[in-house]
Amino acid sequence: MKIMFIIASVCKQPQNGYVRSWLMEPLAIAVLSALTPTKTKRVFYDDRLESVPFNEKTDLVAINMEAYTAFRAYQIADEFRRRNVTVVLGGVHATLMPEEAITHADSVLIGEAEGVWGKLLDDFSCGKLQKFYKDDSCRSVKDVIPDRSIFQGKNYLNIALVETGRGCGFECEFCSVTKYYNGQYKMRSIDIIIEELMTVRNKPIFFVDDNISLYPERAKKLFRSLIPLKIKWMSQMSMHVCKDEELLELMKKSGCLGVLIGFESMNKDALRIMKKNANQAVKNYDFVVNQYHRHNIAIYATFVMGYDDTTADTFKEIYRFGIENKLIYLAFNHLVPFPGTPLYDRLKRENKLKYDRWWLEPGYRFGEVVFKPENISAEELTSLCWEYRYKFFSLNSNLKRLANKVHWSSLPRFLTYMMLNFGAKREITARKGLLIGGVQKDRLG
Ligand code: B12
Ligand code: SF4
Repeated sequence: MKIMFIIASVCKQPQNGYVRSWLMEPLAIAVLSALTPTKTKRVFYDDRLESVPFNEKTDLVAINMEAYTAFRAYQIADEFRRRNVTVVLGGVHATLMPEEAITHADSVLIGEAEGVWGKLLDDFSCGKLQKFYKDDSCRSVKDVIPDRSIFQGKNYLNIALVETGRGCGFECEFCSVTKYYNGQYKMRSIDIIIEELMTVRNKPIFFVDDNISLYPERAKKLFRSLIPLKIKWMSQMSMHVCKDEELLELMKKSGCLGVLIGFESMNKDALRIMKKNANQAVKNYDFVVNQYHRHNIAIYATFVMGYDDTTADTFKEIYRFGIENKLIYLAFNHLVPFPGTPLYDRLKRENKLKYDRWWLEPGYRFGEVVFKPENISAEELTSLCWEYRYKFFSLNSNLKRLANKVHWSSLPRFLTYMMLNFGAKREITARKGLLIGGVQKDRLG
């Protein structure tokens, strides 16, 4: 049997072909490959960096998709099914919208693959493929070491993605993660994590956990065992642990270069409405930044723009915060109602959604705000986000923020700063206003 794994891209540019940003190895594909019996032939195509060979012979096509890549994933799925090839869809969007996904596939894997991928393959082999597969056992994430040999020959960023846990115990209104993992937090065993890290330790590591320090004691145990490996790592966490000196010290000692933290808003009422509980106990964001910077850990701060308090002044305030605190990066993310989130349901109830399924809306462009904000128009919010993204990565801002020891106290830190900040405008421009799934029929490949 032969399986073709595919990652769908967000969009393709009509003139220049592929949008080559964020080119990291897609971990889900390496996990699926590891779960597949070795006797099965496996090939992988990444739609972000190469053509999908629709005419290559294969028994099964397995496509990963998120909300932003759903349009393109469905185009690819339809194209294979026209050729009578069986298609399976999986990933966060397939999990949150299985009934939609099945209209473009023969089968949909809902949720995590570890417990059910084997059964799906067995059923397919004996002609009994079911429409839906779901692992209801709620087992903790199986200790699979991803098969990175599937990435051979592809030109990805020199960074290894590794998971230490999945899910998050918080329930922010706009976030897909809680529904995706049924509110569970699953941890891998530290021994397995170390075993995996030994195979990729020559690269910087991005721990893709949604919230690596959700349980501080477990995080400390993990960080302690990373120290002898002498790796450099980054991850995502929430600020509920910012007063834990021991944790911060262990992060520093274990090679943490920086973390992504969702600051989301400077306004307490907005934080309450979005249920950003991890931030509510923290009185002062400058204090949070200082805590991490004191331990030589850079902060990539993300904000969601578009809650009811948002006006043009909100952008100014956040911009000033980023400059004054000399942050390595700050993302002005417009609020996105991802399907399945409480935010989506609320905006729909309040009749504020511009389109029911923006991710499939013909003509929907990357970056467009798809709901009616309270104190600003959707168009103004869209354009302020673009304006401030460019402003934050202007030469002036990049140089001002560089005046912080955290960013130049070692070569890896300096290189990370330069890459993130001086590459940002190009990344932003590459995606700005692109049609989701934007590809004409003749450019399908
Ligand atoms: C790493 C990551 C990234 C990396 C991508 C790395 C890469 N490969 O290129 C970076 C930082 C670049 C990134 C960018 C973005 N990301 Co991101 N990202 C993640 C993160 C944190 C982890 C994903 C991961 O690797 N998990 C580990 C793998 C092993 O698990 P998995 O993907 O869940 O897959 C399992 C199952 O779903 C299943 N499965 C997956 N695919 C398939 C396919 C088939 C056929 C089958 C059968 C099974 C299957 O098997 C796997 C094993 O169980 C997730 C959060 C999350 N928890 O998923 C967000 C997440 C996927 N990202 C998200 C978003 C919004 C974005 C951005 C749009 C952010 C932005 N504002 O620009 C961009 C754009 C992404 C894009 N497509 O271009 C959202 C998506 C929401 C949604 N509903 O679609 C998530 C869920 C985060 C969130 N908090 O909501 N991201
Ligand atoms: S803390 Fe982060 S990962 Fe957890 S629910 Fe909130 S936004 Fe999602």
